Amino acid sequence: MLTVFSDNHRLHHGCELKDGAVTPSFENPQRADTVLARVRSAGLGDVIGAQAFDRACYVAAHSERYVAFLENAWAEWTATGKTHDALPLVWPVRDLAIDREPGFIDGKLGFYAMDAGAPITAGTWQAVRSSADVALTAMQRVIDGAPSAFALCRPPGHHAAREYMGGYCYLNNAAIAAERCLSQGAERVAVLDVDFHHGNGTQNIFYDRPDVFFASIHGDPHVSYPYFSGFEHERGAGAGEGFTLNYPLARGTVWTGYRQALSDALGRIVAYKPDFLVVSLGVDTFEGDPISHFKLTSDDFLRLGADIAGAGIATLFVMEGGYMVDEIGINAVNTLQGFEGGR
Ligand code: OKP
Ligand code: ZN
Repeated sequence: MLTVFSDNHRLHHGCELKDGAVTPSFENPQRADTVLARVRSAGLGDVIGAQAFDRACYVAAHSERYVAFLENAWAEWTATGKTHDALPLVWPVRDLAIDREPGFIDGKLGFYAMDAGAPITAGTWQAVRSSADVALTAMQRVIDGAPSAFALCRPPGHHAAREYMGGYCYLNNAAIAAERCLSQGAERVAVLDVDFHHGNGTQNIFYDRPDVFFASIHGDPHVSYPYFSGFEHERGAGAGEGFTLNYPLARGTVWTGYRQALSDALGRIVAYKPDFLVVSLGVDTFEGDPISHFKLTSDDFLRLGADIAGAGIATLFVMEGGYMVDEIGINAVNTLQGFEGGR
């Protein structure tokens, strides 16, 4: 399987607030480099760089003003004399004004964010843009006839909605790839999100549409981040009703329970008859993950890949989460090799 990768991911290395202190983010450059090293040592296949895509490809999944915010945020932040990572500190919740963009960077940060988990740094935009280009480059290979490809994206994307960032995510790489399929002539695309955390951003982007089917298997939001989406009753709206599917699972879920949800989701995806499948591949479902609560083993990721291959759909894998453990390389590549073995 071909892997697409960009060195530009290293330009983004932010902080996060943890236990009352500012510390280096769990979402660090070492993650993608660990996965790349495993791609190479396991002999998964060729590794190529990303092509540059037009900004319009990002605006297909996001609003124009949000993309402009991401492009300009660091310059606006440093113009106030600050040099540390930009984080939001105020949000327009419930009855506060959500209908007007603030004119000052501190307000814009809250307006365009769901949490304080997506720091903006000097290199963030370049890394974010390259991450989307990685997804687009790999997607194009599949559109052009490859049975599968791996977009080794960093930063991840699935928490990024049409108009807000959060949870380490800025541009939604999987959604941008799905939009690319549609603009290149596909009629239907399915996105399967197997990251531990609900893919609220992808759900947001396609919630009222029937042309992209979204299924997510994740930690029950009653007790797991992102807390405010991913419940079973969220099934799409309007023309999109029935085209969103959520499988919230209990903390401590092991492969047998996970697989039941996966089989159901894959059955629904096959019945939808998509032209392409995009998998938001988070490997933070691993038993050793420091911020997640499922108990999949490294061998289970081989089974995950094989089950996905059983759907028989041309598939793009897009890297999402998986943190601070050497096994993220093994687990991501096991999924891809399980897929190749299961075809
Ligand atoms: C991004 B992805 C943990 C707090 C949660 C945000 C998690 C974002 C996960 N102490 N922080 O879905 O892997
Ligand atoms: Zn995650």
